[in-house]
Amino acid sequence: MPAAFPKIKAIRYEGADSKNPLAFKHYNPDEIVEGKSMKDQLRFSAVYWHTMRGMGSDMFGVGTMQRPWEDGTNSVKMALKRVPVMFEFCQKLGVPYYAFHDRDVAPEGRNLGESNKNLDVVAKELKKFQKDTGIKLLWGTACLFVNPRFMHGAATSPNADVFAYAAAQVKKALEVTHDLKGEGYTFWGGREGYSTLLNTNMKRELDHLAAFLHMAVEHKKKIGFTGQFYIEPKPKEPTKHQYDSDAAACLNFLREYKLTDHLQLNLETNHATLAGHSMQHEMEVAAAAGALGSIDANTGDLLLGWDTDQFPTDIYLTTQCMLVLLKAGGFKTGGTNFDAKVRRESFDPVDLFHAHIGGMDAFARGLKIAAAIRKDGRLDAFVKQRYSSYDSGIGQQIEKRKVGFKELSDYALKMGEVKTNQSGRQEFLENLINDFI
Ligand code: XUL
Ligand code: CO
Repeated sequence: MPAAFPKIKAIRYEGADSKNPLAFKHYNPDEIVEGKSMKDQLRFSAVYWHTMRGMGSDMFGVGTMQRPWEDGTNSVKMALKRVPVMFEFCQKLGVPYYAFHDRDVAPEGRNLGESNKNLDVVAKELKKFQKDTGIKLLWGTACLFVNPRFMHGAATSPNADVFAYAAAQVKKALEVTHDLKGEGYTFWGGREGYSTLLNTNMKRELDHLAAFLHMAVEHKKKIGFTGQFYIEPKPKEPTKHQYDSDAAACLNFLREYKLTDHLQLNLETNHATLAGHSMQHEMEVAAAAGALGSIDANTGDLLLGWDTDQFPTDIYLTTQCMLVLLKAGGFKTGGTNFDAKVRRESFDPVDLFHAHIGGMDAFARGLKIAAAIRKDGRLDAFVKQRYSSYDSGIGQQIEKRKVGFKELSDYALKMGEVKTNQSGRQEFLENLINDFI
């Protein structure tokens, strides 16, 4: 098969002074940052759904993308033709991972049995290309939101037959992910939420979702899949309210239903924005619970209220992400997965490269800046010092739970007024961060 991107050579690191738009200025895969190569710290991944299947349609217009390899069908034949294109793209870009939904890689058949067969045929080809290129699967997932059968949700549908169908689909997607040695599996509750509470039994729907995830955990064990499960928070779109609305809501759900040992979080920047949080906040919440698994690296538009899934280019954003990630000890099974799409107006195949190169360079810069801030040590030292009243004396006794209200009241009565508050120095710290950017 002829190359899909014949004019594009492998993207190389050329350094910050390069004027070549098809080169990395900052992402230098073998450069060591905090004891690991940038490649291993960042674990970049490209997604099948946007990169291969995103055609640029929106609610006002049809697709605009020029993709010469597409024949206009959603056939198995076309699905097979897309596989080398995706791997050529990943290989030229130098991303070590990719991610997919079952229905991105293979078309849905006339019935579930046929859909499963289609997936097997394409998975065989994916496996071959993984072997030939060394590119690995970061995570797999199932599309439980496109087909009209999922109009009321999948695991939270009021229709038990839909629950059963979704379970069958996830079973198959899990098995395929396992066969492809996927390092994880993501649950994004595409339509697990509601449009109106008037027709919704929320408690029952949440119980069903938990039952579904427990069944997935059982099946994972049964087939010997050792990859990490993730749940991906998102507050709204397509539903008015999604149950997995943000990191805190997901953690609460996982705790309530005794699932914390089995699922970590896959956090997405645009979803954080929709939830009214920063990505840094979401990552801190997850890290505090030991559940920071993976990130869907993109960005939203603060002036719009929907999921624009743009490529991340903001150095402050990537610096914040990397500060939290490094503090949490880095990725284990997760990675920096570009759940992002080129704009409808950026229709040339080469735009896929510009987009990913920009995102990779932005994260590489964020990584280097975060490492420099940590090496400098002033930010960490400031935060440590800010809590130093808990390192000894009454603070230490509070943390060790050696005292209760009675002892604290005796202490406060003797102490009189609090005299020792220190400045929070927000502006000083903001300036300090800027010194590194
Ligand atoms: C949707 C979204 C999904 C998940 C995988 O907003 O982020 O693509 O990442 O289902
Ligand atoms: Co995502």
